[in-house]
Amino acid sequence: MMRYIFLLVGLKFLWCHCDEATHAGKIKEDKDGNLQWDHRGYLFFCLCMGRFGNQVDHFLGSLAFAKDIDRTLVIPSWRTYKNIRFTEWFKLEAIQEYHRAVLAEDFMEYLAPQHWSPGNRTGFCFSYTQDPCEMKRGNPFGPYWDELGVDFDNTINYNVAYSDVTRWKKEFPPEKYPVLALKGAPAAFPVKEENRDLQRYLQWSDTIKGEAEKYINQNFPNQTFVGIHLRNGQDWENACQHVESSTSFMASPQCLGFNNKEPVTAKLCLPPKEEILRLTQKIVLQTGAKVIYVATDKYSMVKELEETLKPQKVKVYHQDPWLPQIDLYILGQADHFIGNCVSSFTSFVTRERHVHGKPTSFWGFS
Ligand code: GFB
Repeated sequence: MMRYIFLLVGLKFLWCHCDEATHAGKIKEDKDGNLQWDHRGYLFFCLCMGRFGNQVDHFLGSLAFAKDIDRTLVIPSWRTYKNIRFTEWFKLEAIQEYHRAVLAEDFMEYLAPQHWSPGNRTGFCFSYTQDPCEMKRGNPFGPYWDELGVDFDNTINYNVAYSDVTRWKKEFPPEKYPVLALKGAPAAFPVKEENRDLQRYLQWSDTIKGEAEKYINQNFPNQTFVGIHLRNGQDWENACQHVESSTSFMASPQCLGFNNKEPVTAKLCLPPKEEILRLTQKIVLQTGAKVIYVATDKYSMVKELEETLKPQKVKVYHQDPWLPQIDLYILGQADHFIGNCVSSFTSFVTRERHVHGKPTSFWGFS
């Protein structure tokens, strides 16, 4: 009898390990190593709003939504002028620590042919009306789905809030709708306060980390440094012209809070040079840093910073890397970071630093 029990326990142990094998992290595989279909259903969508910082805000909210409705997240590619596989910049296993997830590219290659086959693909659009749901109309919607090899055969309009999990489960059960392919990300912008901490599951890929660390090691190894983000390109100047009529503007809740009642100021959005020099000098004096790392989309102010910080013998670095993610990584590593409160590029860094208990300040904000 005892031998029989040991045998059963042993078999169960073996089964668990085969079943949880690691072809795509923690997504289950069958005995031949193929990804297993998850009968709890999938959530698929396009990160089709804004550039990287905006996309990350949407990603975090959508990750929380996938968990709330208990569907496997099909991790969308990032969008630049083309689809970028999530794992080029981040680790899949880290996301899977939080929730079941599979890369969009793997979903299409290994699961879709059998379980979400052409002829059988429904797209879902959020709409108050019965307007046509055009899943692939416009850029980047069309190119995103095209690059993944998806055409839609049917569409459904929905008008259900993403917070209404009960209704989602009732109206769209996985038995009837195994894949919820939404036109846009099921998330708010900026990311809701309660989802900001999900940033901890965005862990840089070894490639990004390696490249950024190489720059640090070649230029200012083991030195205390202040990282600053100067968002001052033409699109930003234009956007900041509309700032003062509202109490919340783009990513501004990251410093003003989610219940702010005061108008957002122009100084917060597009800080004047004097403010940048003043605050940088203040933080340099506080930290004793001899190095400043400048990340910017346009004007780096290297000369002005060097001139102002001559008495402190500070060296200023700016590289304009081929990937913005390298700037983000380095800003995340700084001993102190000063960012632009209105920019979601800054808020990526703010959240990451918050997870690791590192300090952040903002231009025009005390
Ligand atoms: O990241 P993002 O959504 O932040 O878009 P905002 C700004 C983009 O500009 C980044 C580049 O994704 C980068 O490609 N960029 C900005 C930078 N700052 C830096 C930097 O310091 N270093 C490098 N290497 N690149 C929103 C946009 O931007 O601004 C919206 O998402 C719109 O589409 C709005 O344009 C006005 O929140 O700052």
